Amino acid sequence: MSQSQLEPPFVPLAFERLAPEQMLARARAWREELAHRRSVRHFAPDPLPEGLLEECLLAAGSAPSGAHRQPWTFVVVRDAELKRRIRLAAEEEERKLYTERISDEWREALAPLGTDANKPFLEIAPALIVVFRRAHELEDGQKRTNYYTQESVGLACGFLLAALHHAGLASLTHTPSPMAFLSELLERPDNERPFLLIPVGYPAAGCEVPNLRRKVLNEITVWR
Ligand code: IYR
Repeated sequence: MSQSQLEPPFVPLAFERLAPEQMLARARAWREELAHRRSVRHFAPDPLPEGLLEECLLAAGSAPSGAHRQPWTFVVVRDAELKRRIRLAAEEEERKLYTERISDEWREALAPLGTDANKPFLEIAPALIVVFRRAHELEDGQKRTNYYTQESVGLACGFLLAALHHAGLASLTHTPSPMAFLSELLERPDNERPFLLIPVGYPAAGCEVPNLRRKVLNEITVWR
């Protein structure tokens, strides 16, 4: 029997209607929880609880995607030597970025973040999740297109950041540019493009973050 005969094409939606006051309470609690998520650049080397990343990665994999192609691969790097090689390669690119490639306008935009070409967190964080975007699939030597891969993988990364935060972990969305060295070091196939590098762990003791202001509702919404 083929799979299509075993699995029905449509199944009932699992959906529970909540009372309005419960909905409001949940929405507010979630909003307040997310308000405490920050990009962290100073990590403690402490190892992560067993099985925690697996749960967060499955949450990421529940994101919607174009034609449900799930065009993502998450490479979890914990090996110290591999992290060191990623750090060295990233810093080499970043040094060129900060000295040659960056525009004055960009430099000014980054100033409040206090970033520079040194990326010790790539070695110190217990895990680096390197997210790859699968531009297409290769099936029996044939190219099969994936759709809206940037949007899809961006959504999965958003789910992942929220899941990591909810689980009690700190993370950073890091985009060394260019990122081609990640394909090489992690031996990824041609159909995968590096998308985002997410160091994950606990914040270092005394960790500080930039004093940023988030836009308030009327700055980010238009109601008609
Ligand atoms: N990739 C560099 C520069 C950088 C760019 C942006 I846009 C940021 O929001 C932060 C940093 C770096 O990681 O330092």
